[in-house]
Amino acid sequence: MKTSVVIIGGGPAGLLLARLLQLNDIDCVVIERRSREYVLSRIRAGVLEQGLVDLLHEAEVDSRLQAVGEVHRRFDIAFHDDVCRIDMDKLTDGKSVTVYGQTEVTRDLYDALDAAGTRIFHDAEGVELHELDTDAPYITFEANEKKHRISAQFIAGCDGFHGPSRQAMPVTVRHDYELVYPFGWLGILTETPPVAEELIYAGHESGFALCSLRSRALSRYYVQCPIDDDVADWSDDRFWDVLKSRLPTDVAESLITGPTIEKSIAPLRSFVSEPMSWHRLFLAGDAAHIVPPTGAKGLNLAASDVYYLSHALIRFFNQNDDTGLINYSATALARVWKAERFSWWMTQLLHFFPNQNKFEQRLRAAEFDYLKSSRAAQTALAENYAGLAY
Ligand code: RFL
Ligand code: PHB
Repeated sequence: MKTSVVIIGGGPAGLLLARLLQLNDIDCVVIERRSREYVLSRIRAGVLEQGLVDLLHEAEVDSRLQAVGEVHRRFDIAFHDDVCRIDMDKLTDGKSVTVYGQTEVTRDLYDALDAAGTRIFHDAEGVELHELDTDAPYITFEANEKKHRISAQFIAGCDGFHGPSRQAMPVTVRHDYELVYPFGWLGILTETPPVAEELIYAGHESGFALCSLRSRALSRYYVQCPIDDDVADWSDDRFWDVLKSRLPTDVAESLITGPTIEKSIAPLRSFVSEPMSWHRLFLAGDAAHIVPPTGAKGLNLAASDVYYLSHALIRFFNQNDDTGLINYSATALARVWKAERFSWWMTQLLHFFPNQNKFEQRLRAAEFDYLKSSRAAQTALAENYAGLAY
C-alpha cells in the first residue's frame, strides 16, 4: 500500500494531524496499536487552550465542543485557607481555557475521519519504521492476522512516549533531556457535581491536590501520592479523606463525595527529545516530549506540534515548499521548552518534595507569597496557563 503520510498512533496528535491533512486532500493512513474502545476509554486531559480550540475549529470537529465545552476565565491556587485567584480574563485581556475531555476530542476526530473514509488500522502489532533517511521510507506491521507494508513520502510519529517512532532515530542524532519526579498523581472520576465552578490547585505540606471537572455532573479530582503506591490500597473513603485534608476548609466542607468510576495513578515526568525530525520522520506530541500534568499542557503541546506539522506538510504538498518541514523541529521545540519550564515551575510550587530541605520549603512559601501580592507574577502565570501563541 502507498500513501503520502503514514501516521503512527491514533491518539489526539495522530488523529488531529490526519483530519487536517484529509481536509486538504493529502492522502494519509493512521496505524494504532490499540482497539478503538481502548483508546476511547482512556481518561486523560481536560483543559484546552484557545489555540487547540481554534485548531479543532479549523479541523471542523468543534460542534460538540462549542455546545458542551465550558469556558473558564479564572482558577484558584490555594495553600490551606490562603487562596490566590488567577483571573486570566483580566490579567491577559480576555484569554480563557475550555474544559472538554481529551476522550471527547478523540471521539469527535474518529467520527469525522470515519465519515471522510480515512483509513485507520487498529490493533496493529509490531510496527517498524524503515529507510527513514531515503526518499522511500516505509513501515511494516501486523493487523487482522496479515502482514502489511505501507510506503509513504513522510512518516509522522504520533505514538506517545512508549511508541517506536522516537526509538527509530539513531542514538547518535538524538538527545534526551529528562526529570523524573518522586511522586505520582492519583486521579478519580466521579458522577458528582464539581465542588467549584472553576479549577482549584491546592498546595499542602502533605502533598498537592486538584479539583477539576468534565461537566456540571462529572468531577475529576487528583491527589499527589508516592510513586510506588498501589491503586488497590486507595479505597474511595481514603481518597476523599486525603483530598479534603489538603483543600481550603470551606471547599472541603462543601465537597460532595460519591462512588468513583475511574481511579488510576499516573507518574510525573518532564522529558524532551531533540530533534523532533530526522529526514522523512517527524515526531509530534508525547512521542517527543512529556510534561507533568500540573500546568495542563500535555494535550495542548501535542496540538501546537500538529499545528506546525500539518501546516508544513500542506505547504509542501500544495506549494512544493519544504521550508516549514525544514524548520519544524526548531519551531516546535521553542514552544515545547517554554511549556516544559512552566509545567516544571508549577509542579515545584505546588507539590511536596520528599527530599526538599527547610530552606527550599521556605523558598516555596515565598514564591506563593510573591504570587499573591504581585500582579506581574499572576500575569506571567495566567499568560502561560492560557497558552502561549503558536
Ligand atoms: P497519546 O495520547 O499517548 O497517543 C499515542 C497513541 O499511539 C499509540 N501507540 C502506537 N500505535 C501504533 N504502534 C505502536 N507501537 C504504538 N505505540 C503507541 C497509543 O496506543 C496511543 O493511542 O499521545 P498524543 O496523541 O501525543 O497525545 C498526548 C496526550 O495524550 C497527553 O499529552 C496527555 O493526555 C497527557 N496527560 C495529561 N495531560 C494533561 O494536560 N492533563 C492531564 O490530566 C493528563 N493526564 C496524561 C494524563 C497522560 C497519561 N499517560 C500518557 C500515561 C494521564 C495519563 C495516564
Ligand atoms: C484534568 O481535568 O484532568 C486536569 C485539569 C488540570 C490539570 C491537569 C488535569 O492541570
